[in-house]
Amino acid sequence: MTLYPLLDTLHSPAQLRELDRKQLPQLTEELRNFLVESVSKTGGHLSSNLGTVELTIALHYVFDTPDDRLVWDVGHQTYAHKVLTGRREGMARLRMHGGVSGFPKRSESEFDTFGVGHSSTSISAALGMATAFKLKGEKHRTVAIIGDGSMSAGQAFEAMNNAGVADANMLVILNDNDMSISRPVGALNKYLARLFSGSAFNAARKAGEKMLGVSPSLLEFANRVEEHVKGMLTPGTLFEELGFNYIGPIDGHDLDSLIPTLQNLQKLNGPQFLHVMTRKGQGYKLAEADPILYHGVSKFKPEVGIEGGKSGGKAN
Ligand SMILES: Cc1ncc(C[n+]2csc(CCOP(=O)(O)OP(=O)(O)O)c2C)c(N)n1
Repeated sequence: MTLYPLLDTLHSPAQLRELDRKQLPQLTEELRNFLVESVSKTGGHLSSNLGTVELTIALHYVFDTPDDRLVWDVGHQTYAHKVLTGRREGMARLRMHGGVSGFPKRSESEFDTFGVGHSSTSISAALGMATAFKLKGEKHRTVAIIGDGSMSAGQAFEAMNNAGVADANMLVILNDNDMSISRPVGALNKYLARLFSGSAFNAARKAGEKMLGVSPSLLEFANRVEEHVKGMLTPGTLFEELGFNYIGPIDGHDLDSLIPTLQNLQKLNGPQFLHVMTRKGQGYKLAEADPILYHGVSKFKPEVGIEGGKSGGKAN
């Protein structure tokens, strides 16, 4: 009997998009279990990949990939993406000669829109793609997914600086797990934590979110109300000052938040910014307890965990 009855039936994101919304929690569980099993046999990056399972499912469920472009910034967050885009069998030879790369690689798949290791290049790459779509009159969407550690680089802000005035249809998703490879440092991290703790603003946003998507006129009304509420409660985020429409923070493990929010953002034009909170190691208790140890791992037994308390994997 297979451990992955639903995952076994999926060979492309187009098939994922045909699933009933109610089937997605099961897919989430199977995909996460598969990643633990697979990485425990090959070694590789674990914690970050467990953190992006729901986000990856939601992105491929909502966006019309590969025509819509997903630009992953942090290569070590893309294993779920690889599995869902027809490379599940290849995961058995992850990072081996002739096998699947540990990072997005254009020659490997049309779903890998930009070749990266990591980090901090996705926003400028996505801006280039979104600008090209605009110039060609094509309606495809472009989404950059960037980690909070990667967001702190100069190149990311240089791209934000340009995107905020470029009037291109692009979405930047900040995958904020409050960690870089190790504990984060710096002022940006403190700033993101302050945004997360803005609970009054979050409560107001939740009320606003329920209204979105009901009808175009209500959507417009809700946007105006939201602008007003934002104006009253916060002086405008750093990202808004750079010209983006900032939404969030939302729970990056809750498909009921992710899917409707992405569906709404998909309809909005101009530079959009979604702040998503995720947890490194999500769903595998040992990695949740020690996400740094499980960041980059060599082979281990999932039921026992890494023995000796030290990872043998490459941790960058
Ligand atoms: C240009 C560049 N700067 C720095 C690094 C080192 N580096 C590798 S991954 C990473 C960021 C990882 O943190 P985050 O984006 O939060 O992703 P997570 O590991 O938490 O999933 C950094 C700074 C790099 N590889 N390249």
